[in-house]
Amino acid sequence: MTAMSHARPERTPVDMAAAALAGDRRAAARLISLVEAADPAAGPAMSLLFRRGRDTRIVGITGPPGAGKSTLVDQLIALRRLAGERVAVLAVDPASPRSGGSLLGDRVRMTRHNTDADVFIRSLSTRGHLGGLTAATGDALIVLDALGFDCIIVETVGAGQNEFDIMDHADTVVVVQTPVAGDEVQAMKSGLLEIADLIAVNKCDAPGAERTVSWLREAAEARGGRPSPGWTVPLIKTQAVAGTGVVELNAALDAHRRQLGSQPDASRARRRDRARILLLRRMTDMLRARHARPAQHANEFERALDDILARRRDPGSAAADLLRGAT
Ligand SMILES: Nc1nc2c(ncn2[C@@H]2O[C@H](COP(=O)(O)OP(=O)(O)OP(=O)(O)O)[C@@H](O)[C@H]2O)c(=O)[nH]1
Ligand SMILES: [Mg+2]
Repeated sequence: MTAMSHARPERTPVDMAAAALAGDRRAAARLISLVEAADPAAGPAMSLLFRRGRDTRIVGITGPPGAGKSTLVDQLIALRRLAGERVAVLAVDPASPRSGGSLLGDRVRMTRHNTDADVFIRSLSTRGHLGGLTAATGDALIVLDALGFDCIIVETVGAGQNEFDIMDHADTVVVVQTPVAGDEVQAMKSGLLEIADLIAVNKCDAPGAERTVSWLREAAEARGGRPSPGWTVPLIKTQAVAGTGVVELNAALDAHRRQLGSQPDASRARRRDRARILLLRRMTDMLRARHARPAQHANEFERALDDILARRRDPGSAAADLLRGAT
Protein backbone atom coordinates (compact mmCIF):
# COMPACT_ATOMS: atom_id res chain seq x y z
CA MET A 1 0.00 0.00 0.00
CA THR A 2 2.75 2.40 0.99
CA ALA A 3 4.59 1.70 -2.23
CA MET A 4 1.41 2.29 -4.19
CA SER A 5 0.72 5.65 -2.59
CA HIS A 6 4.17 6.84 -3.58
CA ALA A 7 3.88 5.58 -7.14
CA ARG A 8 3.38 8.19 -9.82
CA PRO A 9 -0.21 8.28 -10.98
CA GLU A 10 -0.63 6.36 -14.24
CA ARG A 11 -0.54 8.72 -17.19
CA THR A 12 -3.61 8.70 -19.38
CA PRO A 13 -3.18 8.19 -23.13
CA VAL A 14 -3.99 11.89 -23.62
CA ASP A 15 -1.17 12.78 -21.19
CA MET A 16 1.08 10.48 -23.18
CA ALA A 17 0.06 12.21 -26.41
CA ALA A 18 0.89 15.61 -24.94
CA ALA A 19 4.24 14.28 -23.74
CA ALA A 20 4.93 12.73 -27.14
CA LEU A 21 4.19 16.07 -28.81
CA ALA A 22 6.68 17.67 -26.45
CA GLY A 23 9.33 15.23 -27.64
CA ASP A 24 8.99 12.34 -25.18
CA ARG A 25 9.86 9.30 -27.27
CA ARG A 26 8.95 6.79 -24.59
CA ALA A 27 5.47 8.25 -24.45
CA ALA A 28 5.21 7.88 -28.22
CA ALA A 29 6.38 4.27 -27.97
CA ARG A 30 3.84 3.53 -25.24
CA LEU A 31 1.04 4.99 -27.34
CA ILE A 32 2.06 2.77 -30.22
CA SER A 33 1.96 -0.21 -27.85
CA LEU A 34 -1.61 0.75 -26.97
CA VAL A 35 -2.72 0.83 -30.60
CA GLU A 36 -0.83 -2.39 -31.23
CA ALA A 37 -2.93 -3.95 -28.47
CA ALA A 38 -6.05 -2.40 -30.03
CA ASP A 39 -6.71 -0.72 -26.68
CA PRO A 40 -9.81 1.47 -27.02
CA ALA A 41 -8.39 3.80 -24.34
CA ALA A 42 -6.08 5.19 -27.04
CA GLY A 43 -9.05 6.77 -28.88
CA PRO A 44 -8.96 10.30 -27.38
CA ALA A 45 -5.18 10.43 -27.79
CA MET A 46 -5.56 9.51 -31.45
CA SER A 47 -8.09 12.32 -31.95
CA LEU A 48 -5.70 14.80 -30.37
CA LEU A 49 -2.67 13.62 -32.35
CA PHE A 50 -4.55 13.41 -35.62
CA ARG A 51 -5.46 17.07 -35.41
CA ARG A 52 -1.77 17.82 -34.93
CA GLY A 53 -0.84 15.76 -37.98
CA ARG A 54 1.63 17.25 -40.43
CA ASP A 55 1.05 15.17 -43.57
CA THR A 56 4.50 13.70 -43.16
CA ARG A 57 5.67 12.00 -46.29
CA ILE A 58 5.15 8.21 -45.95
CA VAL A 59 7.24 5.75 -47.93
CA GLY A 60 6.06 2.12 -47.98
CA ILE A 61 8.54 -0.68 -48.57
CA THR A 62 7.13 -4.09 -49.31
CA GLY A 63 8.28 -7.34 -50.89
CA PRO A 64 8.65 -11.03 -50.16
CA PRO A 65 10.08 -12.26 -46.83
CA GLY A 66 13.86 -11.92 -46.68
CA ALA A 67 14.13 -9.79 -49.84
CA GLY A 68 16.35 -7.34 -47.98
CA LYS A 69 13.75 -4.70 -47.10
CA SER A 70 15.15 -3.94 -43.64
CA THR A 71 18.71 -3.80 -44.93
CA LEU A 72 17.59 -1.31 -47.59
CA VAL A 73 15.70 0.73 -45.02
CA ASP A 74 18.79 0.80 -42.83
CA GLN A 75 20.77 2.23 -45.75
CA LEU A 76 18.04 4.73 -46.61
CA ILE A 77 17.99 5.94 -43.00
CA ALA A 78 21.73 6.56 -43.19
CA LEU A 79 21.34 8.64 -46.38
CA ARG A 80 18.39 10.62 -45.03
CA ARG A 81 20.33 11.37 -41.84
CA LEU A 82 23.25 12.65 -43.91
CA ALA A 83 20.77 15.05 -45.51
CA GLY A 84 19.76 16.19 -42.03
CA GLU A 85 16.33 14.59 -42.03
CA ARG A 86 14.61 13.09 -38.99
CA VAL A 87 13.33 9.64 -39.85
CA ALA A 88 10.74 7.31 -38.34
CA VAL A 89 10.43 3.65 -39.30
CA LEU A 90 7.48 1.39 -38.63
CA ALA A 91 8.24 -2.26 -39.32
CA VAL A 92 4.86 -3.97 -39.59
CA ASP A 93 4.96 -7.65 -38.85
CA PRO A 94 1.78 -9.60 -39.44
CA ALA A 95 3.23 -12.88 -38.16
CA SER A 96 5.17 -12.31 -34.95
CA PRO A 97 3.58 -12.06 -31.56
CA ARG A 98 3.22 -8.61 -30.14
CA SER A 99 6.51 -6.90 -29.57
CA GLY A 100 5.10 -4.94 -26.65
CA GLY A 101 7.38 -2.06 -27.42
CA SER A 102 10.49 -4.13 -26.96
CA LEU A 103 13.39 -3.31 -29.17
CA LEU A 104 13.46 -4.97 -32.47
CA GLY A 105 14.29 -8.57 -33.08
CA ASP A 106 16.69 -10.03 -35.59
CA ARG A 107 14.37 -9.34 -38.45
CA VAL A 108 14.93 -5.61 -38.33
CA ARG A 109 18.47 -4.74 -39.21
CA MET A 110 18.68 -1.13 -38.24
CA THR A 111 20.35 -1.38 -34.87
CA ARG A 112 23.16 1.01 -35.74
CA HIS A 113 20.59 3.83 -35.62
CA ASN A 114 19.31 2.91 -32.17
CA THR A 115 21.29 5.60 -30.42
CA ASP A 116 20.41 8.34 -32.91
CA ALA A 117 17.88 10.68 -31.31
CA ASP A 118 16.62 11.72 -34.76
CA VAL A 119 15.72 8.17 -35.77
CA PHE A 120 12.70 6.43 -34.29
CA ILE A 121 12.25 2.75 -35.11
CA ARG A 122 9.37 0.62 -33.98
CA SER A 123 8.07 -2.77 -34.92
CA LEU A 124 4.36 -3.37 -34.88
CA SER A 125 2.76 -6.75 -34.67
CA THR A 126 -0.64 -7.03 -36.27
CA ARG A 127 -1.10 -10.72 -35.57
CA GLY A 128 -4.61 -11.57 -34.59
CA HIS A 129 -6.01 -8.19 -35.48
CA LEU A 130 -9.32 -8.57 -37.19
CA GLY A 131 -8.56 -5.61 -39.33
CA GLY A 132 -5.06 -6.78 -40.13
CA LEU A 133 -2.72 -4.04 -41.11
CA THR A 134 -5.10 -1.16 -41.33
CA ALA A 135 -6.23 -0.14 -37.87
CA ALA A 136 -3.04 -0.60 -35.88
CA THR A 137 -0.79 0.70 -38.64
CA GLY A 138 -3.05 3.67 -39.33
CA ASP A 139 -3.06 4.65 -35.66
CA ALA A 140 0.69 4.16 -35.26
CA LEU A 141 1.15 6.41 -38.28
CA ILE A 142 -1.06 9.05 -36.66
CA VAL A 143 1.32 9.05 -33.69
CA LEU A 144 4.41 9.34 -35.88
CA ASP A 145 2.87 11.93 -38.20
CA ALA A 146 2.30 14.31 -35.29
CA LEU A 147 5.90 14.15 -34.10
CA GLY A 148 7.54 16.18 -36.82
CA PHE A 149 9.63 13.65 -38.69
CA ASP A 150 10.70 14.54 -42.22
CA CYS A 151 9.96 11.07 -43.49
CA ILE A 152 8.17 7.96 -42.24
CA ILE A 153 9.14 4.60 -43.71
CA VAL A 154 6.77 1.67 -43.32
CA GLU A 155 8.17 -1.80 -43.94
CA THR A 156 5.67 -4.59 -44.52
CA VAL A 157 6.11 -8.15 -45.68
CA GLY A 158 4.39 -8.59 -49.00
CA ALA A 159 2.37 -11.65 -48.19
CA GLY A 160 -1.35 -12.01 -48.70
CA GLN A 161 -3.56 -8.98 -48.41
CA ASN A 162 -0.98 -6.88 -46.57
CA GLU A 163 0.93 -6.07 -49.68
CA PHE A 164 -2.05 -4.21 -51.07
CA ASP A 165 -2.94 -2.53 -47.80
CA ILE A 166 0.35 -0.66 -47.77
CA MET A 167 -0.65 1.51 -50.70
CA ASP A 168 -3.49 2.97 -48.68
CA HIS A 169 -1.03 4.43 -46.21
CA ALA A 170 1.94 5.41 -48.32
CA ASP A 171 2.60 8.31 -50.68
CA THR A 172 5.29 6.26 -52.39
CA VAL A 173 5.44 2.47 -52.55
CA VAL A 174 8.73 0.67 -53.14
CA VAL A 175 8.41 -3.00 -54.08
CA VAL A 176 11.55 -5.02 -53.36
CA GLN A 177 12.11 -8.09 -55.47
CA THR A 178 15.03 -10.48 -55.68
CA PRO A 179 16.50 -12.39 -58.63
CA VAL A 180 14.75 -15.63 -59.44
CA ALA A 181 15.83 -18.41 -61.74
CA GLY A 182 14.33 -19.45 -65.08
CA ASP A 183 10.74 -20.57 -64.90
CA GLU A 184 10.23 -19.02 -61.47
CA VAL A 185 10.14 -15.66 -63.18
CA GLN A 186 6.60 -16.23 -64.38
CA ALA A 187 5.50 -17.29 -60.94
CA MET A 188 6.71 -14.05 -59.36
CA LYS A 189 3.88 -12.27 -57.71
CA SER A 190 2.86 -9.83 -60.36
CA GLY A 191 0.23 -8.41 -58.02
CA LEU A 192 3.00 -6.63 -56.17
CA LEU A 193 4.05 -4.82 -59.31
CA GLU A 194 0.66 -3.19 -59.61
CA ILE A 195 1.16 -1.21 -56.43
CA ALA A 196 4.77 -0.19 -57.12
CA ASP A 197 5.84 3.41 -57.67
CA LEU A 198 9.42 2.15 -57.64
CA ILE A 199 10.87 -1.32 -57.96
CA ALA A 200 14.14 -2.31 -56.33
CA VAL A 201 15.71 -5.54 -57.47
CA ASN A 202 17.83 -6.36 -54.46
CA LYS A 203 20.51 -9.05 -54.08
CA CYS A 204 21.74 -8.25 -57.55
CA ASP A 205 24.87 -10.18 -56.60
CA ALA A 206 22.76 -13.37 -56.87
CA PRO A 207 22.40 -15.36 -60.09
CA GLY A 208 19.54 -14.48 -62.42
CA ALA A 209 19.65 -10.75 -61.66
CA GLU A 210 19.77 -9.54 -65.28
CA ARG A 211 17.02 -11.85 -66.42
CA THR A 212 14.82 -10.84 -63.51
CA VAL A 213 15.42 -7.15 -64.13
CA SER A 214 14.49 -7.38 -67.80
CA TRP A 215 11.38 -9.43 -67.05
CA LEU A 216 10.32 -6.94 -64.40
CA ARG A 217 10.97 -4.06 -66.79
CA GLU A 218 8.65 -5.61 -69.35
CA ALA A 219 6.02 -6.34 -66.74
CA ALA A 220 6.23 -2.85 -65.26
CA GLU A 221 5.93 -1.26 -68.71
CA ALA A 222 2.95 -3.44 -69.56
CA ARG A 223 1.16 -2.58 -66.35
CA GLY A 224 2.33 0.97 -66.02
CA GLY A 225 2.58 0.78 -62.23
CA ARG A 226 0.27 2.82 -60.04
CA PRO A 227 -1.80 5.36 -61.89
CA SER A 228 0.32 8.45 -61.70
CA PRO A 229 0.36 10.59 -64.80
CA GLY A 230 3.77 11.17 -66.27
CA TRP A 231 5.57 8.75 -63.98
CA THR A 232 7.50 5.79 -65.33
CA VAL A 233 8.16 3.24 -62.61
CA PRO A 234 11.94 3.18 -62.12
CA LEU A 235 13.65 -0.16 -61.72
CA ILE A 236 16.70 0.05 -59.53
CA LYS A 237 19.27 -2.67 -59.02
CA THR A 238 20.55 -2.82 -55.46
CA GLN A 239 22.81 -4.81 -53.18
CA ALA A 240 21.58 -3.63 -49.84
CA VAL A 241 24.35 -5.11 -47.72
CA ALA A 242 27.09 -3.46 -49.77
CA GLY A 243 25.03 -0.31 -50.25
CA THR A 244 25.16 -0.55 -54.05
CA GLY A 245 22.31 1.25 -55.79
CA VAL A 246 21.00 2.74 -52.58
CA VAL A 247 21.90 6.31 -53.52
CA GLU A 248 19.95 5.81 -56.77
CA LEU A 249 17.00 4.38 -54.87
CA ASN A 250 17.02 7.31 -52.48
CA ALA A 251 17.19 9.76 -55.39
CA ALA A 252 14.25 8.01 -57.06
CA LEU A 253 12.23 8.44 -53.86
CA ASP A 254 12.89 12.17 -53.99
CA ALA A 255 12.03 12.27 -57.69
CA HIS A 256 8.68 10.64 -56.95
CA ARG A 257 8.02 13.12 -54.17
CA ARG A 258 8.73 15.99 -56.58
CA GLN A 259 6.51 14.39 -59.17
CA LEU A 260 3.62 14.18 -56.70
CA GLY A 261 4.30 17.77 -55.68
CA SER A 262 4.13 18.95 -59.28
CA GLN A 263 0.62 17.52 -59.68
CA PRO A 264 -1.37 18.88 -56.77
CA ASP A 265 -4.75 17.90 -58.21
CA ALA A 266 -3.73 14.29 -58.79
CA SER A 267 -2.10 14.15 -55.35
CA ARG A 268 -5.20 15.54 -53.71
CA ALA A 269 -7.37 12.99 -55.52
CA ARG A 270 -5.01 10.24 -54.45
CA ARG A 271 -5.14 11.33 -50.81
CA ARG A 272 -8.92 11.46 -50.94
CA ASP A 273 -9.10 7.96 -52.43
CA ARG A 274 -6.81 6.73 -49.68
CA ALA A 275 -8.93 8.37 -46.99
CA ARG A 276 -12.07 6.85 -48.51
CA ILE A 277 -10.58 3.35 -48.46
CA LEU A 278 -9.24 3.74 -44.92
CA LEU A 279 -12.55 5.03 -43.62
CA LEU A 280 -14.51 2.22 -45.24
CA ARG A 281 -12.04 -0.34 -43.96
CA ARG A 282 -12.22 1.01 -40.41
CA MET A 283 -16.01 0.77 -40.57
CA THR A 284 -15.81 -2.82 -41.81
CA ASP A 285 -13.29 -3.68 -39.08
CA MET A 286 -15.56 -2.25 -36.41
CA LEU A 287 -18.56 -4.17 -37.66
CA ARG A 288 -16.57 -7.36 -37.87
CA ALA A 289 -15.14 -6.92 -34.38
CA ARG A 290 -18.56 -6.11 -33.00
CA HIS A 291 -20.18 -9.22 -34.38
CA ALA A 292 -17.27 -11.51 -33.66
CA ARG A 293 -17.59 -10.82 -29.94
CA PRO A 294 -19.40 -13.59 -28.09
CA ALA A 295 -21.62 -11.04 -26.41
CA GLN A 296 -24.89 -9.29 -26.87
CA HIS A 297 -24.05 -8.03 -30.37
CA ALA A 298 -22.96 -11.45 -31.52
CA ASN A 299 -26.37 -12.74 -30.43
CA GLU A 300 -27.95 -10.09 -32.59
CA PHE A 301 -25.84 -11.31 -35.47
CA GLU A 302 -26.70 -14.94 -34.78
CA ARG A 303 -30.38 -14.02 -34.59
CA ALA A 304 -30.10 -12.36 -37.98
CA LEU A 305 -28.56 -15.56 -39.33
CA ASP A 306 -31.45 -17.56 -37.86
CA ASP A 307 -33.93 -15.17 -39.48
CA ILE A 308 -32.22 -15.46 -42.86
CA LEU A 309 -32.17 -19.26 -42.71
CA ALA A 310 -35.83 -19.33 -41.71
CA ARG A 311 -36.63 -16.75 -44.46
CA ARG A 312 -38.10 -14.38 -41.90
CA ARG A 313 -35.76 -11.58 -43.02
CA ASP A 314 -33.80 -11.12 -46.19
CA PRO A 315 -30.02 -10.49 -45.92
CA GLY A 316 -30.38 -6.84 -47.02
CA SER A 317 -32.94 -5.97 -44.34
CA ALA A 318 -31.02 -7.91 -41.71
CA ALA A 319 -27.81 -6.04 -42.60
CA ALA A 320 -29.65 -2.71 -42.47
CA ASP A 321 -31.05 -3.57 -39.03
CA LEU A 322 -27.63 -4.54 -37.73
CA LEU A 323 -26.07 -1.37 -39.12
CA ARG A 324 -28.72 0.77 -37.53
CA GLY A 325 -27.60 -0.58 -34.17
CA ALA A 326 -23.94 -0.07 -34.98
CA THR A 327 -21.82 2.29 -32.96
N1 LIG B 1 23.60 -11.49 -50.94
C1 LIG B 1 22.85 -10.49 -50.50
N2 LIG B 1 22.22 -10.62 -49.33
C2 LIG B 1 21.46 -9.60 -48.91
C3 LIG B 1 21.33 -8.40 -49.67
N3 LIG B 1 20.49 -7.58 -48.99
C4 LIG B 1 20.13 -8.22 -47.87
N4 LIG B 1 20.72 -9.44 -47.81
C5 LIG B 1 20.59 -10.44 -46.74
O1 LIG B 1 19.31 -11.03 -46.81
C6 LIG B 1 18.85 -11.38 -45.51
C7 LIG B 1 17.49 -10.77 -45.26
O2 LIG B 1 17.61 -9.36 -45.20
P1 LIG B 1 16.53 -8.43 -44.50
O3 LIG B 1 16.95 -7.03 -44.74
O4 LIG B 1 16.29 -8.85 -43.12
O5 LIG B 1 15.27 -8.79 -45.38
P2 LIG B 1 13.74 -8.38 -45.13
O6 LIG B 1 13.12 -8.29 -46.46
O7 LIG B 1 13.66 -7.19 -44.25
O8 LIG B 1 13.23 -9.65 -44.34
P3 LIG B 1 11.84 -9.83 -43.54
O9 LIG B 1 11.57 -8.54 -42.82
O10 LIG B 1 12.11 -10.96 -42.64
O11 LIG B 1 10.81 -10.14 -44.59
C8 LIG B 1 19.93 -10.89 -44.55
O12 LIG B 1 20.74 -11.98 -44.22
C9 LIG B 1 20.66 -9.85 -45.34
O13 LIG B 1 21.99 -9.71 -44.93
C10 LIG B 1 22.02 -8.30 -50.91
O14 LIG B 1 21.94 -7.32 -51.64
N5 LIG B 1 22.76 -9.37 -51.28
MG1 LIG C 1 12.59 -6.90 -42.41
